Amino acid sequence: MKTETTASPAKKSKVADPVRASIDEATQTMLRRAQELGIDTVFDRAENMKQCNIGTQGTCCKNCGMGPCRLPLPKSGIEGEDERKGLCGASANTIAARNFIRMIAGGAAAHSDHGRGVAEVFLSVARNQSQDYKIKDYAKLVAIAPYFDVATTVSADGETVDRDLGEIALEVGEKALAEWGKSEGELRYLKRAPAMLYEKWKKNGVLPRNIDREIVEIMHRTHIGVDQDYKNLMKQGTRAAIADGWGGSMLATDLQDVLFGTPYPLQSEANLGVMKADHVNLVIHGHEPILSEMIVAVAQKPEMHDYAKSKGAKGIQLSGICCTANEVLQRHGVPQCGTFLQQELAIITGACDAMVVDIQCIFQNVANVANCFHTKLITTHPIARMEQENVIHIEFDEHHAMEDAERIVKMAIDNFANRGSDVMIPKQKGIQIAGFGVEAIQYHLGGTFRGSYYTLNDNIINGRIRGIAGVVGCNNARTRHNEGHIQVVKELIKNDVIVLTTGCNGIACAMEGLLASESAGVFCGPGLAEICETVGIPPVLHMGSCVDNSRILLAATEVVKAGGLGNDISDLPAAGSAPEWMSEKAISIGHYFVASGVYTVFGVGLPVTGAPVFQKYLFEAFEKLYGGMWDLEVDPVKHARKMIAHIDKKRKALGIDKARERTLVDMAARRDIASA
Ligand code: BF8
Repeated sequence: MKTETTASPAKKSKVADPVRASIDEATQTMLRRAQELGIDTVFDRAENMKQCNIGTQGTCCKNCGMGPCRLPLPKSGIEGEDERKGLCGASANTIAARNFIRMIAGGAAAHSDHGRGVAEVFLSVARNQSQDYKIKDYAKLVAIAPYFDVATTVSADGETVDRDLGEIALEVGEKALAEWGKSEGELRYLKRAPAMLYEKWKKNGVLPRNIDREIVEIMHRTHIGVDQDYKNLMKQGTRAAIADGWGGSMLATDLQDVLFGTPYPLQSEANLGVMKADHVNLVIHGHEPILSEMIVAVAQKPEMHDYAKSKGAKGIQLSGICCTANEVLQRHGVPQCGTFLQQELAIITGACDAMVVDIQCIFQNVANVANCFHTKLITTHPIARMEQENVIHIEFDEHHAMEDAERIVKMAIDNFANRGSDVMIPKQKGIQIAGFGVEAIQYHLGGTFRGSYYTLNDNIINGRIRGIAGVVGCNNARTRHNEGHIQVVKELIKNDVIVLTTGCNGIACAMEGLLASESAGVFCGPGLAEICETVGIPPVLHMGSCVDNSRILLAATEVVKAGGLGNDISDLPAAGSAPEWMSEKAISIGHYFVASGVYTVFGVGLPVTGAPVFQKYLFEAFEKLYGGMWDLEVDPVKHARKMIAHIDKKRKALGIDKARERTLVDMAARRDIASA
């Protein structure tokens, strides 16, 4: 560790209690280490900075220079008319709805701009302008082509023959990129949704026209003096969220699969213990796989290994943080060294020779922490730079992708020799099986001959599987790291609910061993355990990064198509959850889950509680419009039980509630089952 610089150690500041801050031992160990070294982390900062009480209620308006106008809910609640208003007269409902849909705009923009970046690289590859990438999954290209009205066959001499794949790729790339800004029509992927859901969107007037327009319109409508009706504001919020889930995110997922390969299950590991003291540790962090795919390829080159050996290392250990980690995990098995809240800790090991970041969820403080060690912190994206002087910027360009990746990997190797003696890598890591895309689930839980989710549906109908939960999202320093994630997921699988996971929930589950097949026999109710053990899958299926929540939408659509469980996603015994959410992206995801018919529960808190009428609209009235609705539950066990209650309500409506005993399995009951 360098002694001349510190990461702003505020001697009189409070420090976090490691055990109260995280359930994870590796995190606790590294937090103690940081405190010994006088380096502050997000956990300590959360002790020293209180949240704004009015902001957390969603009722602070700073959309014009007369504000901020602050409308806290009176302690005694509202009796009679709610007379609170801002200087312009904006009601609490208007302010909370404006803030809420601005969060949707932020989240949808982040996912969709990522998608646009992928579409641009895809098109450049299709035009043979980026030689370092090759299309890896032509079968998926041919599968998605019809959604773009791109022909996959042509007539030649009276016969129908397959069309040239390069031509298909070019046309798909052009039409995909047009989805962001076309002047007419609606998003092409909307028709992938169940017909009933599409009709609901149409009836409610929320079919997105193009991706960018829906985001821009939110910014316009929430400007002072424009839309002042919370229901009308939410209509636009819904349209933008659908444009994210069934547009920008889904396009990102599909084009990444075509370009880099569709994920299939593979084994890997997760937590800080994946870093190796005798290897060059290169940590990749952020969200886009465009650069990280290239880094994975370069790090595997024999000449790079030889170069690393020539510098005294035994090899190169790549590992990931956040959704870049999920991307390279699901396609290459690259281990994850942590979730969102562990990014500073990876550097505090003293063994991180370089951290390469692209976009989203990157703390600016990683630069301050890196400054305390030998770690090279490299930003790579033109829209995501840092002001600190120790940060190196290597702007990544797909036209010379390999060259950029080689420069970065070499920089990490060259830095190995500069490591100090104060290396401390915690030993904890979990084994995981990841990479369950829609196609892989069909293979493992589908009908061999029918090519559908028939077998999964059959097991839901007979009650072995009680229902499906999508548990996703971030960590949040305002709540104990990973506790919500793990308790919610354990409660669900204990009660035979199969879990689909993405984002930091996926990493948290991997760290706890819940993505290992063996976990089925330990943590699941008898029905789910039987299925998982028979098929050889974990009870928690890792479906990828946060843009890959679109895979959850498509998996749910496949379940509807396979039959026997209703005609719409809202008919399914299914629920969504983000126990430790923190980002605007999570709000956009939550809202497109809701608008797709999914009952969705968030933990931590939601910035709607200061406007009870607006909150009721989201939590109750939305069900009548779309079949899904929001809910908030901070207690993880109650959170899971609310989801299970909703699943049981749907089972009853489908008439399949008699197929299983409708009791929650507690630990005593599990012990009885185990000893029987
Ligand atoms: O996009 S889950 S903390 S890493 S925002 Fe960020 Fe949240 Fe993690 Fe991935 Ni998603």
